[in-house]
This record gives sequence, structure tokens and C-alpha cells, in this order.
Amino acid sequence: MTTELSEPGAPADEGREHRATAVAHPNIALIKYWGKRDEQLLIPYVDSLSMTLDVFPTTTTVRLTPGADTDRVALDGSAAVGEQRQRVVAFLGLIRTMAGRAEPADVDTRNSVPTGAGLASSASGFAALALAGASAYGLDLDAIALSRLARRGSASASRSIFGDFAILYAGRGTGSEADRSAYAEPVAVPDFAPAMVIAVVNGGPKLVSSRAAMRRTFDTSPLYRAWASSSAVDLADMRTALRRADLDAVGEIAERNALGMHATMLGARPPVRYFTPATMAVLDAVAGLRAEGVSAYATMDAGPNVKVLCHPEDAARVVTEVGRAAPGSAAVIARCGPGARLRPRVEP
Ligand code: 2P0
Repeated sequence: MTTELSEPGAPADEGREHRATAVAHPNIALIKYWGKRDEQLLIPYVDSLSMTLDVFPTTTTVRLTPGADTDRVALDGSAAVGEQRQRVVAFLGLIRTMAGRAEPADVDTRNSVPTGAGLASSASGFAALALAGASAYGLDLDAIALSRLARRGSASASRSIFGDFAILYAGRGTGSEADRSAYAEPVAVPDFAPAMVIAVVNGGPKLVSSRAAMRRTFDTSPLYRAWASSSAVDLADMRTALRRADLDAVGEIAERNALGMHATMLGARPPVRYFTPATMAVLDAVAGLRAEGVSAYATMDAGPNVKVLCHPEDAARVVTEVGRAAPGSAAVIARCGPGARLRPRVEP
């Protein structure tokens, strides 16, 4: 299977112009990544499997600035500062090492989703940055190599290199063997195109970053390793359910995997709890829909927001019930979306 990373019309030599723009979409894991076995290389402890969405894209332009003394990073029009800037600068350094070049760059990133709210902005962000950065610095990487690169920015970003469904392998060994074997690839799922209702109960930044939360959970939660082994079973079951295009089985497995991941966080010392009363109300609404015969299943990431997997024809009803359960929330209906893409250069 080949993955086309350029839209028709994107110039093949765009990299030589030392400027590139890429678009990537967030992904939501049905089998979660939580915990790292190598914090430097961002190697996950468990395999994960996700659905890429068709909403909330990130658009990132990287332009080399040979005369400048430092990188400039803008996020939604404002200069990025602190750790956010540092992560981008470190990532550019990695690309520069791979490309054997030294010029600094200007990075302009636009998110259409609240940053840092558990809505996978770092996944779309680093997938777009990996593709735009690799292209601007003239690196010729295939999609699997790009997923490895994106992983170094944020592990979940490696899955956003691909559209539809993708798996991120935790890999094996240490050092360069681990780096080589921890990559994402597409999971072919013919005839399965569910909807995912993204219920934003709180769009504000989370109190504990996912990186800090997963470190604390991995280091201190007695429940973590039990979840990690059951997650391997969940993954095998999920592959079977996807092959059968069985939404009820996919949803049940995704929900148990996500709630199990949150249980590991509740067991951390001190505990990490992303659930809020509004989260609980939405989870109750999802259970209520099921009691009425609607196939609806919840998953949650490192934040209070809930994503509900359902048949496309039930999505409007899910949105109504979510709105009733959590007044003031906003819900967006997503479907499967595309992998990361270079945007054709628009000449002035
Ligand atoms: C996931 N999450 O599989 C899981 C489920 C959140 C919960 O990947 O440290 O931003 O940059 O690798 O990828 C969020 O963590 O963490 C995440 P880093 P990332 O989607």
C-alpha cells in the first residue's frame, strides 16, 4: 500500500524552496497509548490503535530563515513560549540533524481546536510539523519514516500521519532498535465508517499535561501494568471487531480500554483525575442511549471531554442527548479523516 503525502498539484520540488505547508488531523485512540518505556525517544509501553478525524485540522508552515540566529515559533498567531516553544525547537533540531543542515526556521501553526484540552492537538500538531519540517529541510521520508519522526514530537502524532485507522507499535529493544521498530502504519478496515461525536464539556487547558500524567501513572500506579497487559488483549479483540465492521464490539472494547486507562490514573500517587461532573453526565447519557437500543460508546483521553462512537445515522441523536446531559457543552460530529498532507503552494 502506498500513501500519497502530496495533494495533486503540490510541486514535487517544494522541499527545495525551503518552505512547506502541511495539514494534519487529530486522531482518537480506540486502544490507548499511555505510558512510555523510553522518555527520550518517546517509545510507548503499549501498542495503540486510532481513528483519524475529519475535523479540527492543524495547518503548519515551516520556512527556513538562513540569516536568523534562532527559530521563531508562532501558535495561532502569537509567539509560543516556554515548554511549547522548546518542544518545537527541539523537534526542529532533530530534523536538522537528520537533514545535515543548520538554518533556523520560522514555524507558523494554526489549530482549529483548543490546544492542550485533551482533543489531540499535539497529535495533529506534530504530524503537520513533521511533514512540513521534513519537506522544508529537504528530507525525503516515506510515510512510515515520517511516523517515526512525528513520534519524537508526541507519540500519538505518529498515528496522524495516516488517515482512517492506524496502529502505533511500541516496538522492541532499546536505543536505535526501539526507535526503528516504534512506528505507525495504516490498518485497512473496509466498509467501516462510523461517526464520532466529540463532546467538548470544557475546552480550557488541562491541569496536568498528558505527559506528566502518564509518567506519574507509569511510575506509581499499581494498576498500570494490569491495564497494559489487558490492553494487549483489547488490541487483538479490536482487530477482530474492526475486520467484522462490528460497531458494538468496537465500541465496547474502546470503552473498556479507555475507562481502564483512567482507572490506572486514579490509582496513581497522587491520583490524576480528568473526569468532571459534566464528563460523568455525558457517560450516563451514553449508557442511557444504549439502554434505548442506540449503539453509542464512549472514549476519553487526557481531559474531561468525551468522544462517542456511533452509527452516522444516530449521530444527531447523540448530539442532542449530550447537550441535554451537559448544558453549555458543544458537540461536533466527526467521521474518518485523511492522513497528513502537503498543501500545494499558492503563488501570490
Ligand atoms: C492516545 N493520549 O493514545 C493517548 C490516550 C491521551 C490518552 O497520546 O508525551 O500527547 O507527547 O507522547 O501523545 C496523549 O499523549 O503524549 C495521548 P507524548 P501525547 O491518544
